[in-house]
Amino acid sequence: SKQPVRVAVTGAAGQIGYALLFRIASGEMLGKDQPVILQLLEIPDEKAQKALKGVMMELEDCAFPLLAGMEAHSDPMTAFKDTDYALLVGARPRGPGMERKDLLSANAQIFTAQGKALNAVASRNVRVLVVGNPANTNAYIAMKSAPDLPRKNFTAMLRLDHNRALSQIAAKTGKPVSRIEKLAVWGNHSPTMYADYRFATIDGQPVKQMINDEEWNKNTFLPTVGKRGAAIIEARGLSSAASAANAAIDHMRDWALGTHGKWVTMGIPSNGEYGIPKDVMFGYPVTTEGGEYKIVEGLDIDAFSQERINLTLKELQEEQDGVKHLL
Ligand code: NAX
Repeated sequence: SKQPVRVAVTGAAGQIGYALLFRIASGEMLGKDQPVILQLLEIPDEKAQKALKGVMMELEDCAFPLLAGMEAHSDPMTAFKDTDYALLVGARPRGPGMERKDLLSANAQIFTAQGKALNAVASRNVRVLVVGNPANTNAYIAMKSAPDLPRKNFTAMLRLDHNRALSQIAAKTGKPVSRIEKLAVWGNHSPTMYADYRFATIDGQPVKQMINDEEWNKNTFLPTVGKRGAAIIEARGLSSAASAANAAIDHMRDWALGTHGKWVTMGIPSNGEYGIPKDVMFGYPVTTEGGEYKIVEGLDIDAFSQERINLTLKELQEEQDGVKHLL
């Protein structure tokens, strides 16, 4: 049987953590034959640590056969020790009266410290997924703070946007979600993301022709996907948690185990593909195999798409400029 791998999760006592940990421990992320050791990080605050202990009690009570060990931490330098996978979920939420730039700099501190800790103690091939918002910029900060680790191993979560877009297309066409291929989401995890079904197919048929409605694309589809997070908050009184945890599982599982040719979306550091400046943490369509992702290249970018890509890129560059002096 396989040796256990180490999976670090931050923000482990939060609502996404609660929807995430049980699925990781049951083998849904890394496979039903892969034992895991959970290294859980929460802030030192007594209430958070106590809540984390409670979650660990419930994990124990599941008696998961694949859960080979579990640790509670309040310091990233111990939480990330030898970790093979790191899911950075915990972040500073926007408090009352907090300006965007205060939010950026509060998170810059967290992700600088966590990037440095990964750099110092994690496995040299640790795969990092940043979920905590602003996810792309936080991933960029962590990457920049970890110069000894491969840049390509730092990623941001765009998968929830991708899955939201799949569902909207399935509803519009009346076809099952499982048949939709070749969807792409470009850019930032924010309402500026550009969900692009120009290349998508269902059973080999072009989705664009099935829908054939540019007004729907511009005025319904893109705003619905872009503002879905706000719509969930409005309906539930809480932000997306189970769907976010599900997207994190999808992202890591596909990265580790491969997509068998299927396109998925990951936020990854650019190497200049599609004119995006190097290091910008950008949502791209990728395929994965053997634990590595590969950008889908050579797609035609029409004028409307270029406009949307420029918009989301501009927002990302503004965020990154806003934290440059802190790095
Ligand atoms: P919660 O507030 O329920 O939980 C966050 C937890 O993180 C808290 O328990 C807190 O104590 C902990 N935490 C804060 N700073 C920490 C640090 N420096 N180290 C370790 N733990 C720390 O939030 P939740 O709903 O779980 O959301 C977590 C993050 O995911 C938020 O930043 C949220 O904005 C972001 N999201 C990102 C999404 C994406 O698609 N990329 C979608 C869902 C979600 O909104």
